[in-house]
Amino acid sequence: MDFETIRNMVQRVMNETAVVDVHTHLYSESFGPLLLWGVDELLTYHYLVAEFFRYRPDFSYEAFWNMSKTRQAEVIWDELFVKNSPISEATRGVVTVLNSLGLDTKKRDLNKLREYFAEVPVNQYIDKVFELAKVKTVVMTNDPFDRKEQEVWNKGLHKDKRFMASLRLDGLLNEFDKNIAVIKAQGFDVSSNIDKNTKEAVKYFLRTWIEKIRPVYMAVSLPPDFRMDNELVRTKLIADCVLPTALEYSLPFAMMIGVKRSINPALSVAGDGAGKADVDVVVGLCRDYPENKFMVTMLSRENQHELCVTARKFRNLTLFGCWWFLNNPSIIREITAERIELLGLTTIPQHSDARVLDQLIYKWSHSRKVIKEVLTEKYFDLVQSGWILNEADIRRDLNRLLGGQGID
Ligand code: FIX
Ligand code: ZN
Repeated sequence: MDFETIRNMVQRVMNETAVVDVHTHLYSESFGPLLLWGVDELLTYHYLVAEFFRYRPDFSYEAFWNMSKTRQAEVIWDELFVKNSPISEATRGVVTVLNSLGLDTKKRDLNKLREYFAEVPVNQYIDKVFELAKVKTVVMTNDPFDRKEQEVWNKGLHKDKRFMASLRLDGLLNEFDKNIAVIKAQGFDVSSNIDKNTKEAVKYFLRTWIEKIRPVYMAVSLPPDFRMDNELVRTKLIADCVLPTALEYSLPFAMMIGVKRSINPALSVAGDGAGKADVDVVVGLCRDYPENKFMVTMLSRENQHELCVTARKFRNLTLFGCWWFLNNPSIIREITAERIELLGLTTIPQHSDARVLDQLIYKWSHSRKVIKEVLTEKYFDLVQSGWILNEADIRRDLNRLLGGQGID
């Protein structure tokens, strides 16, 4: 089999393989306004907001945040798409979405583009985006402290099986003291003293939310200096509440490590940064809790190779995605190659982290292209080494890689 034959085979199978997207910030239609979609949401995605201020250091943060979303979209369109080429990954993504929808970007007329989104019903648009992106299901990021979300869950309104739930624990683990009143108001008798009573109440909180939303995993984002130091509240809650409950329900615990929240507060949700973390904390957890299943993604490029080596040592550790600032072709290529070389097919190469429904189209088309290129090289190397490869092998392998292994 020559390179071209393998390339065509991988391309065909990649295009036919539906994806389970294991981490997004999307919501099903039943969550109403929490589901973001359409060109103005695409343009005001926090990645583009950050890039806008790079082109316009003169622009007042306050003036921008006081604008309507419509006006914010217009100034971003003008600066990043009309006055400059949309060549960054996030701006190019918008072009990919518009082009995939068959919309005309030649005239660069935002109001013309808006007409399409004004006419399409959201339920039809969800179907169309899932079809264009070839996505089977997505995992939402569900926050038990979000009052709007609680209403939907408590009324049992969420039915769309394409949107699976995850239980996001940032409010519990990173801001416990701030949320004590909220947790108590939900009926769980916690206190700032992480004693036996509070631990039992926190486990009851977790069980209640797990029974309510049936998550496929519990997750938390963590700073670069994350440690399991015994005197920390977060450590006690993870060790004595989250991990035992995860075991009880056979749920993975997903840790997203390396985010520095709000390094520039003036950028609001666009103001988070990244930092190199200590992979030893992952080693310790996987070693000390061998029955628990861990999913880990780290935000620093510098952590990736050491994290891959760690995953070789712990079968209860699954790496997932090229997270956030790593979700760029040059880095996806590097990370995917080292994961295939060190972990074979036992990894989840990508998640979209989509916040706006339409982003599924570009995040997956851009990632599929890179993953396909890496796999083609690896399969070609395999054939060159003397292995007989067939299309059924590739289909089986790709279903494992993109089918959300470990998420059920
Ligand atoms: O913690 C997270 O889930 C991050 O992905 C988000 O906080 C971040 O804003 C994002 O959406 C990055 O793509
Ligand atoms: Zn995310």
